[in-house]
Amino acid sequence: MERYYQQEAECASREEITKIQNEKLVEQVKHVWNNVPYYRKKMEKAGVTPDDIKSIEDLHKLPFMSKADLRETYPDGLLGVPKEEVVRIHSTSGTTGKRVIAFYSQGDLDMWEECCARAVVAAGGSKDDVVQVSYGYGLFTGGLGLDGGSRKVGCMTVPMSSGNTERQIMFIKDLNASIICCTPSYAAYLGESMKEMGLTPDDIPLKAGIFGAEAWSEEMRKSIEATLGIKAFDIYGLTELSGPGVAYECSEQHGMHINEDHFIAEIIDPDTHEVLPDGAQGELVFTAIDKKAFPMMRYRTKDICQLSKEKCSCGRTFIRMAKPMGRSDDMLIIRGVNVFPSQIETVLLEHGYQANYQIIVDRVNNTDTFDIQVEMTPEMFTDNVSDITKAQNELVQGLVNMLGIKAKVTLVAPQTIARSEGKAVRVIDKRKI
Ligand code: DLL
Repeated sequence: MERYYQQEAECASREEITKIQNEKLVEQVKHVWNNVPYYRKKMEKAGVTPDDIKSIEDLHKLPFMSKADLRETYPDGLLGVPKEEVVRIHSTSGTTGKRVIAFYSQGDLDMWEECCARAVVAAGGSKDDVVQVSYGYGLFTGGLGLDGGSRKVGCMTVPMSSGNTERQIMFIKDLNASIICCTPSYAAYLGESMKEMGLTPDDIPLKAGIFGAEAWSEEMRKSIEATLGIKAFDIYGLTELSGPGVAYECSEQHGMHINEDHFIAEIIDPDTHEVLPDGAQGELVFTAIDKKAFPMMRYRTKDICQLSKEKCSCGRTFIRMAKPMGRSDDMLIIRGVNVFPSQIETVLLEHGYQANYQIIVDRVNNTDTFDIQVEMTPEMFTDNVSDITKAQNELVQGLVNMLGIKAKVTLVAPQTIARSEGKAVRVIDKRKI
């Protein structure tokens, strides 16, 4: 039977959800107008005042926010409460520009941890479970977010953080961990290491995993589920909006329920900024309607995604977001064609490979070069040249079918591509250098 952490909220009727959103949005707009001069100026420039926002129907009148606003207001220009009300900060792991610093009041932390608790229960967690949190602890939101959620549910929480794979496996076995939380790429690596240690899924006490923080495909889900003998649940979120738990998967494993009592989602055309109709693919935009210390109105996530209002058999009524294809800024344009690393991953896993690969893009004589190094699995490893050539050609064809352009594929020996403990780095784009 499906269990919920907060059934009343998670299974509320559409009328109730709309009522909550209307009330909270009106309050939140007043809050930012009164407390965040930067956003008030943006509203004034757009010719909107709090009086214009009477319900979610008026959401479209509000100006968007993006990474550029965060950079401009660094470090604390978006703070919505007096500093003495702030109890925590987190920060993004961005590689370019200034890091984003997100501030939390105690109320914001409670809301965030409740969202994560909903995810833990939806993945089958209860007081009887041992949850090993192997996302990084510290400025990254993964570790402390899932830790807080797991503790709220009453699970015995193991704050492992990332790294030291052997110790991770030892603790899973010795403490009988039933749920693991980490990035999907690290889950795949854990599975690979356990296999090398001679452990079969039956030797591993885990029953479920809560994986997110990076794009991962359905094929990767199947592969992780098979190697670890678990059910793998997706979880989505971003630092700007709190962290993990903005959306979470239920037993249906078919899209992530957005915590609509705290976040309103829209899909827009990234070029025209027009709000797109139900079911269309576009950029995901979120408005946090009750986060006080670091309010975020119509934040452009850059994640490319679709929303579904279809009824879910789990009983939850929150709308669902599909697995994001990736970020629009991760999308590579190679010889004019849009390529997401997640599409390459799908082809590799369909052909029996693991998601251990690296994409190297360069520009030679004004033409893009597109190389993909793919690790062979130990089972398929061979040094027979004609076998390798045949396998490479099959992959090239599979990729052409998926992407419409030709890549140069090189198969490399097992364990030659660096593993990641957090978000995997799949792309080396030398064209930007
Ligand atoms: O990655 C928060 C998080 C931690 C989510 C642990 C889930 C689990 P940031 O570091 O700010 O926050 O990165 C946010 O990561 O805009 C997406 O591009 C990507 N992302 C997060 N979850 C998913 C997911 C955390 N389930 C950025 N699928 C987001 C695909 C995801 N991409």
